[in-house]
Amino acid sequence: ANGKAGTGVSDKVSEKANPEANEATEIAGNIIYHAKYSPHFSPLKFGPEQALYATAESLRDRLIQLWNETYLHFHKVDPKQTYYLSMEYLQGRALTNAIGNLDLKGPYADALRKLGYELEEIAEQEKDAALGNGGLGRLASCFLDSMATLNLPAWGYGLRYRHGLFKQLITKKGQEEVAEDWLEKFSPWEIVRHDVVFPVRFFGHVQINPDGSRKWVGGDVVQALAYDVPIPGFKTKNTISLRLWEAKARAEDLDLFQFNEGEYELAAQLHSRAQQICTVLYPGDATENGKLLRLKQQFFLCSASLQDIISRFNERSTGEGSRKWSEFPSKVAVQMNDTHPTLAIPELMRLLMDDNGLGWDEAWDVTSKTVAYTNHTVLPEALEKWSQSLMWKLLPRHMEIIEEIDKRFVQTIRSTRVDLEDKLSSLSILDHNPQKPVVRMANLCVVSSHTVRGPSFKGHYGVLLQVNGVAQLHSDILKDELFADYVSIWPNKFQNKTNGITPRRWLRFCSPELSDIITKWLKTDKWITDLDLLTGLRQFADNEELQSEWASAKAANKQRLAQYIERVTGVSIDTNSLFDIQVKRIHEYKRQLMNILGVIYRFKKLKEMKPEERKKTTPRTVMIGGKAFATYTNAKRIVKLVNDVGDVVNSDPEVNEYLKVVFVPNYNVTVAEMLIPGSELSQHISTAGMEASGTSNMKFALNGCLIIGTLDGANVEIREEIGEENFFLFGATADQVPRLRKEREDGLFKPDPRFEEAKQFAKSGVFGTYDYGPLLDSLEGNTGYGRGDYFLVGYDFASYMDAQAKVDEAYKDRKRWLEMSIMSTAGSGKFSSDRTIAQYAKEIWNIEACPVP
Ligand code: NBG
Repeated sequence: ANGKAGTGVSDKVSEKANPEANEATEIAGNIIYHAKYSPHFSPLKFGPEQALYATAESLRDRLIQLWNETYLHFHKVDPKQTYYLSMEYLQGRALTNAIGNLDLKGPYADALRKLGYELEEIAEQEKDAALGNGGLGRLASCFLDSMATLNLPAWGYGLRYRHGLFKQLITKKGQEEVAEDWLEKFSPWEIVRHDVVFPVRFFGHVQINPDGSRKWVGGDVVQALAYDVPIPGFKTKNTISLRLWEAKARAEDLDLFQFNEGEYELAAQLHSRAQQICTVLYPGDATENGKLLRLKQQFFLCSASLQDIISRFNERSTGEGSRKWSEFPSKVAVQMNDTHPTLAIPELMRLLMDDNGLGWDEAWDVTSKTVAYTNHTVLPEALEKWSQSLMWKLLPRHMEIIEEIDKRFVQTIRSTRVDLEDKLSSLSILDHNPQKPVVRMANLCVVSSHTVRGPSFKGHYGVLLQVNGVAQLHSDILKDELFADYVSIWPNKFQNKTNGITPRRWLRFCSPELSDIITKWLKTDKWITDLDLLTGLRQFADNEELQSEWASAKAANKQRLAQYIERVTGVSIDTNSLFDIQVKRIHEYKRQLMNILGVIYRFKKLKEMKPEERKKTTPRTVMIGGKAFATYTNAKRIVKLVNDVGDVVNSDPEVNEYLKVVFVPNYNVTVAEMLIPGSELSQHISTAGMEASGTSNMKFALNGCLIIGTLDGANVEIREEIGEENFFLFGATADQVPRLRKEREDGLFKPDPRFEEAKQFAKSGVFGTYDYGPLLDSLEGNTGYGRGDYFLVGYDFASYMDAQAKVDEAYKDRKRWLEMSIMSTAGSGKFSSDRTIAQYAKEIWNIEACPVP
């Protein structure tokens, strides 16, 4: 195909003259049209990159058409609409997804072939839109896909970071971070809306007007400009929007006088401050400057989105003068994805009171009936707390409002719940600890989300229960521990919405071979939008014919993965070995360290064996991938250790036939789409109670991969659905964890000899000269390092190794393994994000489908 690269665009146009006006020809013509008339490159080039852009633009034409129809339809019907506010979206590539959702794979592949390219080759050119970190961001993207597919009047708001999540390079030093460049050329998917611009203020002060009303004035004013990324639903006309805000200064903000004086930096100060806002996702927040920038980002998202929402609310008003504000909650639901968009609460209050003249009670009624909050973690370091002084400086009016919300809450509790008096210091929103006074964002969310009970409200506001966790176990922990005292105030405010994943991207498109087999055996492809139909596979799980088809699809996916691994790491892996994968952000609670210690132990045992004994073992390829936050030292040490172990193991001639260890660099959505279909075993081994849900566990299970895991997050429900006999379970349960931590601290823990042996071996220097002391010492109960095996690797190691031994045995029985694999897919129906979103729509947002006719 590359032979065509460099051929002039005009040569291709003649192909359009072909009388066969079939869809592919038309598409090819359209691609050529874009290459020629929406030029971004020199005219005579039509290499794979040019082809990608032109192909994407030809799709964009269709998406714009559908988007317009959807928008108009929503405008006409004026349904209640949900706005999903999230600081993160991990969209990944869009081309294959758009082609798949529009059901145009065949015609596009043919069209590109006419132009000398394979669709896969062109798709490969696209850079991931990685505007997120991990599970939370990918969840937001799966949700958008489901909202569109279910024809819901709902869309997303986020920020247009110029540099998404950093690129991870693996060097001799371990992980190195490089700025990511998805917008270096441009993104063919976004549509800039030059007429959708809102001012967003920072700093300044509060002015009290003669009538007593207040107004936020002064400070910096930055413009928020909308970029829409169209989100097509699967086989439906509905195409919704991911609206990403970009920060800009106005032309007049450039101080021409200063500029002409040669003071270029001074002259462009506001421009450069505006520029900073969307430069990177999650700027380091160790410094005061870093904290300020993050807070600015959060406010920027909230303010721009709410101004947009309010203007749409007014625009859709039915003619007879302006709309009543009390109707707002019956037209708008705002979902806050974790605490990052919490400032939506005081910002909505401010907009209603200061800009639209509502009184406190009225504004509070509207706000609390509009917002809902999803909690995604119980880890204290991820529950945001902002310094009060920083907040006063950047957002003085919002701090007044937050103080007032807090004051009223505290008063109500004092007058109605004397029993909670001594709990008030932890229940209140403001923490007045003199050392470090902070605003607790999660508390603000919980206090501000309203609960409306009783059927009389149903169908009106429909605001039912407004705080949710993301898996049953996690939601229970929220109710019983983190938010227990709030539960005693508002018993009905809390609920569960178990996460889900889109079956389109995570099975249909990433594993077409397996999908076709499923369709063939279920005699329908309806499972793509009704994933519960997968249970129909259970009856065939032991059918030899299905098993053999299943095995060959898996083998093809493994083959493709092996080629990829060799290409990016240079390591060649045996496709007959068990493909064992752990991919996710590197974090101590996710326990990649336990995985690699297990590998170290396995390596040591293999070394000690006689050759004929080795031959009886189950060969394994262990793949670990994930990014460590740039300043998270122990996480980076883990990355280094995995790489060092890989270097030694993979070059050991006695062992490398039976064990390979690969660190998969730069894990992202696209890499996941390659790894997951080729996986056979995947590890979800967090300390119980710490992983809120996990969503890659769902993707692996859906692809027929078996799970070794703890009773944590959504693992619990996956195991219930697929059957305990198909799940390799080990480890302490969440309710045992506090006691075990205490025992560990008190020196009562007796380590399994395998744990000691693995650690000693790791420290012995076999894996190079890097000092792993500090990392491994974090596993000791009584050292000064870390929190003394807070994550209980030591405690769980023994049962982990036992479960791994069961895996090795099970893999030897091919028939049984395949049956378990089919049962995993068959039991994954519950984990469709279509199910999750349908539940949010009904039980939190009270919105209904609004399909474009
Ligand atoms: C993450 C949890 C995961 C969960 C995703 C999506 C944050 C703060 N939380 O367990 O760690 O699957 O959210 O809910 O990123």
